[in-house]
Order: sequence, then structure tokens, then C-alpha cells
Amino acid sequence: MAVAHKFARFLQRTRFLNKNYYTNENGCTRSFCTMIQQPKTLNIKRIGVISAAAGVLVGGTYAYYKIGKARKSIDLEGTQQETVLLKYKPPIPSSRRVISPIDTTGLKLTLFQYQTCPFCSKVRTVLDYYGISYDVVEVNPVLRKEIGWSPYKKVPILLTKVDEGYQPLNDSSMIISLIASHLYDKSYKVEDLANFYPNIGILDEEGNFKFEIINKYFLMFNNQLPKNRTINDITEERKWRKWADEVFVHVLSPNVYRTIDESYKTFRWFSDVGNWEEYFPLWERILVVNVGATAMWLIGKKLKKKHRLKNDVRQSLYDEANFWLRNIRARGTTFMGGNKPDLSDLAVYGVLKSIEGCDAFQDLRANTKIGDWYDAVKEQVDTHAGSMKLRN
Ligand SMILES: N[C@@H](CCC(=O)N[C@@H](CS)C(=O)NCC(=O)O)C(=O)O
Repeated sequence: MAVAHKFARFLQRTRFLNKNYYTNENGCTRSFCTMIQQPKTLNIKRIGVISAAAGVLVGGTYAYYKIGKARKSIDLEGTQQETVLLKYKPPIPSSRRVISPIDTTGLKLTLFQYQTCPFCSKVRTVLDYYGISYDVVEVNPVLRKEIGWSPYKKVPILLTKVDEGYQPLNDSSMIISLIASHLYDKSYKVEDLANFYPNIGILDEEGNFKFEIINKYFLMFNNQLPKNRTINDITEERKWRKWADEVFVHVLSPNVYRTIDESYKTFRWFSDVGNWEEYFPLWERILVVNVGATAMWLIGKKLKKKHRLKNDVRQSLYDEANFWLRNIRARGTTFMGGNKPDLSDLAVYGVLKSIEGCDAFQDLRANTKIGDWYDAVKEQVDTHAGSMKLRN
């Protein structure tokens, strides 16, 4: 009983009980307890206040973060991100070496890449066309530890041996413009040309801040046009290279990752053609194929919306390929560049080559006339036809 009493007093102290007094018929004052009934409105009020406070806190923090970010973006807009020259080569073993016996350029290049990345494929196409030898480092697309040394986290990265060390070149179109400018006049050193392609802070169409090489499609001719070239065809070449990056490349992903089965098939082909069995341990391969195929299938749907592709994404692929072919036909030549491929032919070919083993590529060949042009460029690239230009 005493224990019960003690407990009741304890509860009272803790305000769960309300103490009441009454006088009995003997004149003694007695007490009894009742439970305090919390008014419901108090709870609702309290929840309201807490929610409002939480809302203010979350909203305030978000606004503070957004304002901070916007302020930082405004500060950084127009500033230049320095590309750091490396004193030593990062100690990453090459996956393979592409040797061209006719290479006279003296360039020492290492390409950090994914074998099936369209941007990397573009760079390989240009190096192969000009008959330039290079080392390849196959980067694991999920873990990416092979480019851990680089502040730039995308591929391709072309590491170029220069007098003072190693110059990393980031962005496929800048790499191609720089290499083409160097081949045009070898007295322009790679490290000097790199300074002509500054990485500038800008806000993109969606208002997101990013660093971009604004003049990446421009070749550096130092006011002297190469033989047999006009301002008009240089401008056209630039326009179509841009189209390859900004339009054509965007129809690929939703096509090669169209269904989950197609996505798995694509990743299995990536694994084969990228020789992943040789370069990556089994657990990494399993991780990349499963995570990659599922993630890309989901991302493919978003990209389809973002780039406003047709419901039947194959049709968008055929439409763009036909648009390209119509424009070549209007010139009455085999290639966009005339009777030899120019950098825009190489760019579109490189982008397409990255999906060569996918169903989408076979469907494209079967449903459009792209095959004739594609095979003609392939022949030029595989025979290093561009190296002839270097000798003249
Ligand atoms: N503008 C860049 C785009 C490069 C790019 O987006 N590369 C993709 C691979 S296809 C990449 O590295 N994405 C980052 C990632 O895989 O995490 C270029 O032309 O090189």
C-alpha cells in the first residue's frame, strides 16, 4: 500500500496526477488524485508550432544554401579554372597500347577512357585517323579510381607529355581541336595551345553553374587558313561537330538502354569490347554491369524526356541520322567534309561507333542509309588516311 502511495505521489510530482481535497463527515481533510486530461487543442497547437518552426528552419537553411550557392556562382562566373601541369605521370598502368607504325607526330599520349563512351570514341577516332599512337587506361565507370589523380571527374582525359611534365587535356572536343591545331602547325606546342582553351565559369541554360571551354570547337590557325579550306567550310565543320555533341549524342542513351533487357545487353557488350574481364576483378564487373544497367535504364527514361525524344526513341535516332545524311547529300559528296572526312564526319562516326554492338545500331543500319557513309568513314579511319594530310 505504502509503495502504491509513494508511486501516486511520484506521479503527482511528475504532473500526471492532479491533487484534490475534500472534508469527510468526520471533519478530516482527505485528498484524492485525478489524472490530468491534456486539452486536445494544446497538442494540436504544439504540433503546429513545432511544424512551423521546423518549416522555418528547413526553408531558412535551404534559402541560405541557395543564396550561398548563387553568390558563389556569381563570384566564380567568368573566372578561369587553371589546368594544372603534372610534374610526374600518375602511376596508373596502361591497359593497352595502340601503335601506329606511321606515327611521325612525336606526341606521347595516354587516353583515360571508357571504351564505349561516345566522347572517348570520338577522340580515338581522330587519333586513329591521323595515325597517332597512344596508351589507353580503361577507367572503371563506377569506381573511377584510375582518374583519382584528376580534379576533372569525367572521361576522356588525354594526358600529354610536354617539356615540363604532363599536360592533362579535358573534354573531347577541346582535345580534338587542340590536336588538329597542333597537327596543322607543329610549332604550336601542346602546352601553349592548352592556354588558348580556357575553362571558364558560366551558368548553363538551366541556371546551374559549371566550368566550360567556350571555344572548344575552334581551331587555332593564327590567322592563316590551311590550304584548300575556306572560312565557310570551317564554320560548317564547327556547326556539325557541335550538333554531334549537343543533339546526336543525346539520342543514343535512351536507345541503347530502352528496356531493362536491352540495357543489360548493352552493358554485357561494354564488358566484352572494353575487355573488362582482363582489367577489372569479377566483383567490380558484377557491380558495374548490374548497377550500371539498372541505373542507365532509369536514367535513359529521364533523358528521353529531357531531350524531347519521340515516344518510339528509335524513330528519333533514325530522324537525326537522316537529317545528317540529307545534309551530306545536299553537298553531293561522300562526306560532310567533301571527298575526305572532316572533323565533323569523325565526330559523328566516333559517337556512333560507341554503340556498334548494340541492337540500336543494327536497327539504325537496317532502317536508314547510314551504313554507306559509316563504312566509308570506317575505311578512312582504319587505314589512317589522315596521316597523308600530315605529310603534305
Ligand atoms: N563534354 C565532355 C563530356 C564527357 C562526359 O560526359 N563523359 C561521361 C562519360 S560518357 C562521364 O565521364 N561522365 C561522368 C561519369 O561517368 O561519372 C566531353 O566532351 O568530353
